[in-house]
Amino acid sequence: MTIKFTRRAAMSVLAATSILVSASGAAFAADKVTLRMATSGSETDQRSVAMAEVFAPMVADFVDYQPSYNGTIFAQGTELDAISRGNLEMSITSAQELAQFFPEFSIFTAGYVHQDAAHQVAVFNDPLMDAFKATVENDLGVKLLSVMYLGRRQVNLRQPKDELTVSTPADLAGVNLRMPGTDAWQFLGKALGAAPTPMSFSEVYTALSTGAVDGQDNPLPTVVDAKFYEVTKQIVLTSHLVDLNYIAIGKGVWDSMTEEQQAKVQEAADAAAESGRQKQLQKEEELVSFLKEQGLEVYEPDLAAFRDQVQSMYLESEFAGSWPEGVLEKINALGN
Ligand code: KDO
Repeated sequence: MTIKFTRRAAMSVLAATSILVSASGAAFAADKVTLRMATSGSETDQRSVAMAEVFAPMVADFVDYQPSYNGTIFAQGTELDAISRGNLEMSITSAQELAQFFPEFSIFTAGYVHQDAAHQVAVFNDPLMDAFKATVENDLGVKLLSVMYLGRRQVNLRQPKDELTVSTPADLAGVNLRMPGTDAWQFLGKALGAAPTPMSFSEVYTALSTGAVDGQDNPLPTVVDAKFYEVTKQIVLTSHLVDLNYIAIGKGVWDSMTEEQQAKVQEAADAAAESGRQKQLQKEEELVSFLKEQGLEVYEPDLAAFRDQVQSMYLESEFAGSWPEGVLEKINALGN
């Protein structure tokens, strides 16, 4: 499913709802602030765990934290629109979802740009992000609080290695690879050399088990958490995207809080992001041996071949045309 939002649609929704949101702000002050948080991730995903076990307790004296998981209340990709309309307060969003509204966010969705978790944090906290954050706040009514580490995305296939060994992007030709349903994701699948199929996260396990798709891409902790290893045979360690998410909160509910409460929410979001990041990094380290024990073949392809193809396809794409002048160079300079 591909959902198309535009900046103009977002702004008109924001204008229509801002009165409602600020009017209801008074109610928050008297009682606890309700923060409904929606994610397509599971309850056991490290980002969800960090929000429930680190964020929520740190703000418990004035926040009623109400999480919902697995895209059950808001389907994957609809959360930002819901926040903008005042129907939801928080989500764990992605640069790919933001790129639906603001094409310049596709710079953070491009393969082989972010180098590692520390690089993501450096980029998020650098002044280069100020204009990105301000646009999301002003045009969509959403504040990006902190950056979360999802991990290095790897190609995970149903076929065993003796039937399909992936060394270069050419080996993925014709492989029906599930990618999430936005243009930025689909392009990444093409850049890897595969034939991408859009599908929401909640449908992936079944699609892999029935053979509706040949594979999917996600970081190892997600492959394990979602049990994709039960229905796949190999993992190609392409590390094509050091993937991130943002902790997002509605500007309406943010503005309804006192400065002291805002500072506590910010501190709690940063602490949750840091805790989730450390746990996710540790899992990435440990899970190769777990996956091998489950019978999967896990191996590295020709990484230079993947990097060269993916980077050159991005630079020649219309995505690169939306990247603000000089930002790619600044991102690269913050890396190793
Ligand atoms: C996915 O759909 O493959 C993806 O990994 C995309 C991410 O941006 C994020 O939405 C994630 O799913 C969900 O949180 C489930 O882990």
